[in-house]
Formats: sequence, C-alpha cells, structure tokens
Amino acid sequence: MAVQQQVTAGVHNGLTAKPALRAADPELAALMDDELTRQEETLELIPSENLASVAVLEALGSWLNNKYAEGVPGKRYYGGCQVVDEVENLARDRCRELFGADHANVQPHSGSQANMAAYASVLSPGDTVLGMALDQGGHLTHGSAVSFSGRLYNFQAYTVSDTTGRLDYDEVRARARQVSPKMIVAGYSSYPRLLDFAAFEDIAREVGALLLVDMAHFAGLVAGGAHPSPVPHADFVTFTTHKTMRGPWGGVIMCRAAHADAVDKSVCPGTQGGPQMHAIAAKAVMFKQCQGPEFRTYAHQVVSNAAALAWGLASRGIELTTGGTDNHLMVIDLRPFNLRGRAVQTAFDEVGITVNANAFPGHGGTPYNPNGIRLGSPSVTSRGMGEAEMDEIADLVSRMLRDFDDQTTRALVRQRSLALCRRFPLPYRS
Ligand code: DSN
Repeated sequence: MAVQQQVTAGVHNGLTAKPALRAADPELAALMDDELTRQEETLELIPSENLASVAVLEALGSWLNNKYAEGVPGKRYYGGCQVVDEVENLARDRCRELFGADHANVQPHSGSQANMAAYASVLSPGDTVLGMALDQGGHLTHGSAVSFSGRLYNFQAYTVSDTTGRLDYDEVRARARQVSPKMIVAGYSSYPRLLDFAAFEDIAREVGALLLVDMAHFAGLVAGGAHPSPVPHADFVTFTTHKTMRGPWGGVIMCRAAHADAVDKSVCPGTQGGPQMHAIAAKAVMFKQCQGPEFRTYAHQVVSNAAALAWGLASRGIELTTGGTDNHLMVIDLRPFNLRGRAVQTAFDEVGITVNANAFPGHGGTPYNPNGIRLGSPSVTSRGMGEAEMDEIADLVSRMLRDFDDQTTRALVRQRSLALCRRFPLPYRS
C-alpha cells in the first residue's frame, strides 16, 4: 500500500517507480526520492556535473551488472562473454569514430583510474612528469602530493602567468627544458580558457616527452565540435564520461596505435580487475548520443551559456579569473567581497544554487577554504536553459554576493531560483 501511494504520488515512470526497490528498501528509496527533488529544485552550477539521459541510466541500472569480463573483447579470462564482447566493441568503436582516435579503452572506472592506467602504461615509478598543479587549475592526478600521482612519479609543475592567470607557452617550454620530463600532462579542472594543443605537442616533441591530454572537463565540447580536439596532437587522451559527455560515471583512455596493447594491459590487470559492463553499456549509449545533431547543438549552447553567464557576472562588477571564459566554466574571485569559498558554497546551498569553493592561482586561501567559487553551464544547459536564463542566474549570484548576510535577499533568491528550476524540469519523471 505504501509503495502504491508513493508510485501514484507523481513518481510513476520507468526510472522513478522502482517498485522492487521501494518494497525491498524503502529507506534507501526515500533517500533517492529526496536526492531527485534536490536536483530538480536546485540550479546545478558545478561545472563537472551534468544530467545523464534516461537511456544512459536504463543501461546503467541493468543486468549487465552481473557479468565478469576481465580482459578485452575476444580475449577474456571468463566464459560467457559473447554478448558483452559486442557491447564493449560498440562502445570502443563509437568512441574511436567520435574522436578519430586510433585506439580506445572504455574500461576505466573513473578519470583518476584512466590517468593512473595511462601513466603506468609507459612510465616507471620515479619518472619525471610535467603537469599543471592543483592550485593552478590542474587535477589531483596531475601530481598532487596527496594523490598516487605525486607519490609514484616525480611530478613537476608548470604554472599560469601571475599577471594574466593564463598559460604562457614560452614559460611552459622553459619549464619543460628545465626538468626534461618523460611525459607532459595538459588538462585542468578549473582553467577557464582553451588549451593550445599544438603548442603542447611542439614542446613535448622538443624535449622528447610523451603528451597526455586530460580532457575530462571538456570532452563533450570536443565531441560536439564546440572545442578544438587534442586527439591529433597527443599520444594519450583521457576523459571522464559523466561531465560534459552527459554519460555514466566513468573514464576512457584513447591513445595512438603504438600504445594500444600497453594501455589495455595497464588497465587490466595493471590497475583494475573486472570492467563494469553495465557502465560500458551506458558509455556505448552515450557515444551514440554524442554522434547526433542534438548533441552538437547542446555542446555549442554550453559554450554560449558559459559566455553569457560570465558576461552577466562581469557586467555586474564581479571579477572572474582571466577575465572570463572560453569553455564551460569560470572562477569568481571572492576577495573583493571579503568572502571565503566555504561560506559562499554553504549559503548558495540554502538558496538552491549549487557551486563549489575553488582555489585559483595566487588566491591566498586554503585548499578547504579558498577565495573563489567555480561555476559552469553544462547541467543547466541540459535542462534547456539559454542565455536569458544565464543572465537571471548571474543576477541571483550577484545579489547573493553583494547582500551576503541579508535574509530578505536570500528568500528572494530562493524564490527566483526555484521558479527557474520549475520552468526547466529534469527528464526523469515524465
Ligand atoms: N572533481 C572533478 C571536478 O569537479 O572538476 C575533477 O575530476
């Protein structure tokens, strides 16, 4: 009876009904309902988050979960892999076709695992690698001392320019000459500008290094033709599938043919055991979606929306690192407001705007409480929002920062953020 009431209370389609789960574990089912409501009623501005389609989630929540398939298609260590071989081949072929890559391994469980396996395919512990440090906009796996990357390898960092906040490729070249890395890593988690892949390739060739581009953040923009592709320039390209790609949580490694066997062995048995076949199936669905015209429109809209949001913020006097954005993300400098990232993130949660506190070069804060917040357009664009809504969001952000302690402002912003959310529902209920 309780199950039936919940089912009829608006949660009635294939994804939200979950009759078996509601019967088996009502407590967990209720938490899932709460999280769906939270997602529906908040403006998701964390640039690494997005909305997977119903088709992707249907593949993910399936009996493909049940199969062990260590190895690669055609060379598995377990019987019964005839069908999952076809599933993985679909994902691999679609990935190669989408990005024009020689080889793809679609098994990494996440972006960090993809980087770990890609590094281990050609590097030995202690080898020198040049990457963008975490406090410069890089990722944990680009050499942070608290990550396997910084502990296993001799990571050296290149930095952004003190004056512009942008990469200066002469400085990157000088740093590469200085440290003679075996690999250069290009990629970021919070750099709001395009990377010059040809420059990175040229620097890597000059110093005899391999080039790995971590396009975790912008893979979907590349797939949709809204961003230059690193694939022709790099020996390895890694990415995540749950950010701008709008797929299931996971990672992928692409590489030149010469590294294909080493990469496959480095993923399994090198750094992982069995692949998650349900996630690989969902990645296959995602790659198919990325090949279509709708996705191209989406990717271009993500970039236009980020530009509109950045313009809306800048025109209200809010300072952004590097002055704006070329991609899907931007970082607000909170110092002029005398605010810190942690308090802002918490206050924004209260008013239905989800952001994350983020460091930026020369910020002077701490990693846990930096002086910036990072915003992005991928998720709100997936809801169907456009430039007009970006201006509305910029206005809400601006009001919050200007009248930070004012409860009337907070109530008004909450009212307006909720109204916006209601106009652009998530795809999971209807
Ligand atoms: N944690 C991710 C992000 O938010 O950017 C990076 O993988």
